[in-house]
Amino acid sequence: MDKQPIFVTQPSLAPLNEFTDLLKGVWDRGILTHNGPLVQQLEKEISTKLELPNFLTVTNGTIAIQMAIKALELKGEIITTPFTWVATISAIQWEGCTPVFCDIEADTLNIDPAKIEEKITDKTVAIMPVHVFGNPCDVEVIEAVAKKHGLKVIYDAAHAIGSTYKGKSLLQYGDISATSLHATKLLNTAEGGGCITLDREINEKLKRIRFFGHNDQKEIVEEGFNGKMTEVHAALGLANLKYYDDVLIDRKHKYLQYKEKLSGLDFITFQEIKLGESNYSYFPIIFESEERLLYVEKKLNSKQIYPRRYFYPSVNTFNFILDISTPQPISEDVAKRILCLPLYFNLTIGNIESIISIIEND
Ligand code: T4K
Repeated sequence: MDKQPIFVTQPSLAPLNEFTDLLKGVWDRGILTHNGPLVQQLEKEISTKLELPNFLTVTNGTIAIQMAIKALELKGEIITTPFTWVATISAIQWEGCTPVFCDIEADTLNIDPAKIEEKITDKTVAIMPVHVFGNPCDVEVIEAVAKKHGLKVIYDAAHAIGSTYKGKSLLQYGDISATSLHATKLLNTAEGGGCITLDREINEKLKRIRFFGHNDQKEIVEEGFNGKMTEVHAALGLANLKYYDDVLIDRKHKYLQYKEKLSGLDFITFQEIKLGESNYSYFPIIFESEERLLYVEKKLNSKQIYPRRYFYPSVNTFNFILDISTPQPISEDVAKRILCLPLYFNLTIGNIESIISIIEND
């Protein structure tokens, strides 16, 4: 085994010179931010790559969610999943809304669409599902429920760049999708994110909100804040985007390798991908018990291998969460038993085999 520690992930990075070549232009122009040419180019190239009408870059995935809530002018209860990163919920609360949890499906780990309706009250304004680990939610059923009750849908699509539904980018679903370009994501700008909507007016509103509420004439026409990506981050994104297809293929290959080898173990199950295609950006395994997870994690750690307990604990158990609902038994249970194994471009097949053999020799 390599002596270097192996973490759950590592950023996928283009060769340094390809980044610095782009930075030379930034230095020459002296334009560092405020919707500069590289930000515009990145937005265009991501939109083309994913066949989306628009991709609005922002400073990070958390701000993308907050901007989506602001753009749709939501005030009230937002039905969401307890099995997520805390940012889904803190973004809702920072925007003055109340998260209401709807438990997940034990197999897909996504919000259970059959349970959403029972959470709707006269204060409900929106549904915010998460495509957990890039696994597509049942977007059609969710849309039907939202339509029936006059609710908005914002997807927390932080993990979902590269995931598809019926052959199209998953990011085009919902009134708005909010994604992340964080260092740990499939495509990264170090910190960064994006808002995607098919609605032109909402897209224009998002642009204004991102830039203090300015219109094109630089008049302040509404309440906004600062969600702008810088030229330096966009340069990194443009450099990395050239390798996006390679990264996507590599993740799927490694994911399938892990899955094939671990499938024979009777104390492990896997997240089910029932709809569309995941981007295979994480490799979660679900143990039969938390004790077993802790035992395997300790063994891996002793070999300097550091998987992560995404998402533990279930978010509804944090004491600063204002949820008005009941316990979330499936999410709380899965959260205790799930471990994401290392998965990234520079991870070698030898690394994967070593990780598998440590788990197998339990
Ligand atoms: N919604 C969902 C469902 C999300 O999962 C997230 C974020 C968001 C919304 C919000 O999006 P952002 O505002 O973050 O854009 C990570 C990420 O910080 C976070 O983006 C991500 N989800 C969450 C699931 O995981 P940590 O605490 O695991 O990060 P950290 O620093 O422990 O990194 C994990 C491993 O990655 C490290 O052990 C080493 C490696 N690493 C990390 C960084 C930051 C590197 O090699 N280089 C790096 O620069 O949170």
